Amino acid sequence: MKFNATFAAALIAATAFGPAATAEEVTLRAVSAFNLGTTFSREFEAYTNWINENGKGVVQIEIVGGPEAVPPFELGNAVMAGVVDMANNTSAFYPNLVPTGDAIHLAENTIQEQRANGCYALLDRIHQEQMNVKYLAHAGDGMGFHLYLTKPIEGPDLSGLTIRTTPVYQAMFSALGANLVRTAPGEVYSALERGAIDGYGWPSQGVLDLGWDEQTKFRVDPSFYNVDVNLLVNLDVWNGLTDEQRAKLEEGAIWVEETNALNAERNKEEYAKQAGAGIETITLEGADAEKWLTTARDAGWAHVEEVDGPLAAELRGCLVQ
Ligand code: 173
Repeated sequence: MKFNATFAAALIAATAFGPAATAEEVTLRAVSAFNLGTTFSREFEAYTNWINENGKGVVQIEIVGGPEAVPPFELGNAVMAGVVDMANNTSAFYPNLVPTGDAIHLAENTIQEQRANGCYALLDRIHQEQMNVKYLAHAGDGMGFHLYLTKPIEGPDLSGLTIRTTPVYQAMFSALGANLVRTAPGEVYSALERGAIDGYGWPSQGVLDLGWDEQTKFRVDPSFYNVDVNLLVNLDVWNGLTDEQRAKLEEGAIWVEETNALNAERNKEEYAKQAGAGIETITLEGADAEKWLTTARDAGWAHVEEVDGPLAAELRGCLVQ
């Protein structure tokens, strides 16, 4: 693993005998793929506070750090191997481990619906089998992704543009002709500043968190997909917990997932902040909007089908209804 060796050694030493435990209480050590205090650690931090408040004497969470502790694209390996007990991560950062994880952001229903129709159980099983983690909780419903640009476009043609991507946008943007560069969020600002990219894919929220608004001129609407940011627990750690500890962690998951409903309002606030920061909106309409959204959906699913046809069909059956 490539992440900071000293840090990893310290973590391994700390977790060599499993999570820190007293007779009844266990403390899970957790790392976020996103900077602490920013949008995509929000639910993770709220969840941690909820557990630490409601799980006293049963289970606690200690947040060890963000991307400075474990680089985002290494965090999947770290939670799989048990170097950390818990991770706040998006499937776009561990496509090597769960290649059909790309289906999650193609979902057109909510985690509540997925829990009811068996899709959550399927995603949990895939994560357990392929990544050795419990798929504990899901945030991001009701928040889409956008293309953000330093120069305007006329329609849904991205040829000639170099765009920062992750697996979320890869199939769509490449079908629309863009050149793609994959980076972690931490590299976006300097790539924009250097002029190495003409834009980037990112959700509706969080653009101002790392100062990208200073380098961003346009947001392209409409948004597409649904954000997925997931709480994952190393499966050996999960299986080693008591029923009471697991039940408390699951109760917290249901609680935090209910806050996904706040995203509709938060999107509006965020768009107002972007406008205030001078980001103009390019709204694709009519046939252009149709092409934008159809390409997003078709290219997205075509990719998952290529990875695993039968699993893609099963996932599509319960994520799109
Ligand atoms: O753009 C990204 O880095 C990305 O894929 C993502 C996914 C979920 C939340 C935020 C960003």
